[in-house]
Amino acid sequence: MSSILSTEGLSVVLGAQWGDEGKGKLSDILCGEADVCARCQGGNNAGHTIVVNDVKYDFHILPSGLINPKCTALIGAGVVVHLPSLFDELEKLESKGLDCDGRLFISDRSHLVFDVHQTIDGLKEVELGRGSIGTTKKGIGPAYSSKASRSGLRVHHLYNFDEFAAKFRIIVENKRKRYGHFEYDVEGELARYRQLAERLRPLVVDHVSYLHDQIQQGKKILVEGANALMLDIDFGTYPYVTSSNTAVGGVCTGLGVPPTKIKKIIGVVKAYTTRVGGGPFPTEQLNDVGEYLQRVGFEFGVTTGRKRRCGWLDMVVVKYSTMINGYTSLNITKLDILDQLPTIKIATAYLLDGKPLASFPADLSVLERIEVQYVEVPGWQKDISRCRTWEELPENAQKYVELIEKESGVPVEWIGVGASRDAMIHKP
Ligand code: 2SA
Ligand code: GDP
Ligand code: MG
Repeated sequence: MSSILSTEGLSVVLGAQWGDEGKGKLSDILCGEADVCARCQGGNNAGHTIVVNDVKYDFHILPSGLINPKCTALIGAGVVVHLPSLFDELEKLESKGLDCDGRLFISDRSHLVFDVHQTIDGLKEVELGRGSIGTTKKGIGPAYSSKASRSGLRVHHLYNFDEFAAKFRIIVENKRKRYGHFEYDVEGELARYRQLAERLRPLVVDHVSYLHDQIQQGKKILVEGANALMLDIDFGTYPYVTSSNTAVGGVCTGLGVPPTKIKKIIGVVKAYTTRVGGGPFPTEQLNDVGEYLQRVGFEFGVTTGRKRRCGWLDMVVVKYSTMINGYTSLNITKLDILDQLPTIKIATAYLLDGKPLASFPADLSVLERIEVQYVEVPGWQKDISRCRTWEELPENAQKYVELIEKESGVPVEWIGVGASRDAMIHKP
């Protein structure tokens, strides 16, 4: 499996739907040959599960590349970081036998998420009531709001602690003015951050020059996307989105690399669709099919434990995300979950007043009026979880994959047939 990653720039793994496509599993496989695995956006709202030799690892803020002992992990400037959670996650990984010492770096420009952001996340959701976003309550939206309103605190601020403390007190004061009084031990939090700053110090890098040097040296760099295109702040189902650019643009803005250095963009597409949280989902199946996919696919949020909503594969979504992200290849995941279905549906168009829409609409009220057009194909009704080559897949499973290639116009390079690292077919 040599030379899958570029040596002339970055290779990127991105979610093509509403998240939880299995980006972590592919990132882990590719990191078998990567020198650096970087995160460019999001925070510990992400949940990536990886299974290696029956051991299950859950990643949230840390890059999945850490499972591979030769891979260095980088948290870029576009990521928002809750430091207590970062260290908890690191300890959990180390308790499973991973030695991460000297292999994790964090940008001095990354913004910090504080407990106050998490409190506000919860309060905002309550304010929204029935229209709540269904966030992970990890403080992601409020932290990116602080960043955009230029009152946020970044990693480097920790090393001028008096200034940090003064700004931190103002953040909390302003939140109390807006949301009313809430319990928060400001001075206790500052004492905790004084200690966390020292623990963090050896990990902090000027990541722009660090990454630039790695690129210059021809190192293999994998960028692991978090969340997915339909949760992008600009191109997702706004306002039911996360607060970062999950699209390919987030790689450039979050890591400070020129677009010309992005050489490979792998879109991860689950063989059906899931969504966790609120918001539109045109192919959702609130019936036996949805229940089957949820149960057999074991669709539960990795971060919150919530049941994921399930439905048929939506090629309108995949084509829209392909237009924005420009995938050079796709990884179809969880094909094995469809094994028992006699027939399978795929959405191919959205009809508005009988006419197909050109793309995924911006206005959610339009989405409420559309009719989804499906094609129905026969299933394969065989266990494919032990298949390891394209030729071993049943003909109808091959046809399903080829239909995705035809509809998206992108070659499928990988096919997932199980959760474990080895349950992946590399398509010729
Ligand atoms: P937030 O917390 O502000 O980013 O939430 C905003 C929306 O983004 C969705 N979101 C996610 N969707 C899928 N997977 C995510 N990670 C976890 C997982 C989710 C979990 O891997 O399972 O455990 O529930 C993720 N993170 C954010 C979120 O549901 C909101 O719709
Ligand atoms: P991510 O957020 O995109 O990394 O995806 P998650 O880890 O949140 O969710 C994907 C889930 O599906 C995880 O539990 C994976 O272990 C599992 N998974 C990934 N690929 C496959 C596959 O091809 N088949 C099966 N059965 N499970 C898979
Ligand atoms: Mg996930």
